[in-house]
Amino acid sequence: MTTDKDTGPAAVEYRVAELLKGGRRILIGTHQGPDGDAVGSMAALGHICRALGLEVRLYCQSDLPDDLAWLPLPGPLAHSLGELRGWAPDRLALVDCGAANRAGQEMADFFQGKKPAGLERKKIQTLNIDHHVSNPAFADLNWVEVAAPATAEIIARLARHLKLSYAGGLGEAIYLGLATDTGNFTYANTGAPSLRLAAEIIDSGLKVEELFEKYDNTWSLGRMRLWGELLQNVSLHADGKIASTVISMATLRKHGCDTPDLEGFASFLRHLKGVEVALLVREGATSGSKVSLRSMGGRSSVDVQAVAARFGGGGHRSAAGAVISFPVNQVEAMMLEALIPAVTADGGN
Ligand SMILES: [Mn+2]
Repeated sequence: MTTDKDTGPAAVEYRVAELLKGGRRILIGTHQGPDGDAVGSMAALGHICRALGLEVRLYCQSDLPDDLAWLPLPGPLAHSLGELRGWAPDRLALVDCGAANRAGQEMADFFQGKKPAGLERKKIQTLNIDHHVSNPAFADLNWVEVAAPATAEIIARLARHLKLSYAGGLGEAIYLGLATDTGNFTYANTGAPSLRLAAEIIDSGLKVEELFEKYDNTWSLGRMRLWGELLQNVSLHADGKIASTVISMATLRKHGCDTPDLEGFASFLRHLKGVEVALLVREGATSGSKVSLRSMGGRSSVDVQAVAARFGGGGHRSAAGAVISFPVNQVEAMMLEALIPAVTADGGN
């Protein structure tokens, strides 16, 4: 039977389920500066592990942004391994992390076999569930599906394999991840499977309007004013195919904002007619500049992951980023130099 073939011992969801069922305590981490897919995936996997009888703790070096802080979590959230205070996991999963160091230095050290806060890799079975192209398969078991629009959609397959209901926190967390990474089901990665999954979750009782009330309608006036100022300063390049914005720390601070207030800004520039690539360059808190790239236009869109990779960054075909050790204006010039040939090469058809 095809179902046996799909979810039998050779299938990755089977192997992941076995790895989890064999554990007692799991630490589930995600990347710094988490977005809805990061937090949603972490929470969703936590709900699954609790259903399997494991003790669950969560890990993220950053604080959760205000617009995600409301999500009920299936276990206590630690911001450093020291906070575990002797609670020794036998399973460790990173979700939505394109590389171990995306979760911070402690996790990079752990996966390199160092012993941050006494955590020994050889005593812990590790799992990596992700959808970033650049993921180097750093764990004992790696479930990396580049074609998945969200890590949360991969985790939904695990839930389905285990025949768990999407009612309550599990479905809400999956929906949050899916909606975030598909731009509320508007980006090129939105496929029928994502919409079917969303429909299943809604059938299980999720109230979409209530979710968005908590998730989306949470802006401060400072954030609104910050976006207003940034929108005033958008510049166009390459015959209007590239929209670029540079952000200084001073601008952020002037409006009482921090980096989470910029979440979604690069994607917002997609609204500009004729724009194929949106570029956002922001001054880092300590040094260097953070680059966010978004591209649009379906299959013919510019592969911004390839551009980011040339600067040591990574991500997805239509959403990528990098950290570059130069001042913002210099970085903007470097990125434009790399992007202009890319948008002109894909034109004409
Ligand atoms: Mn994601």
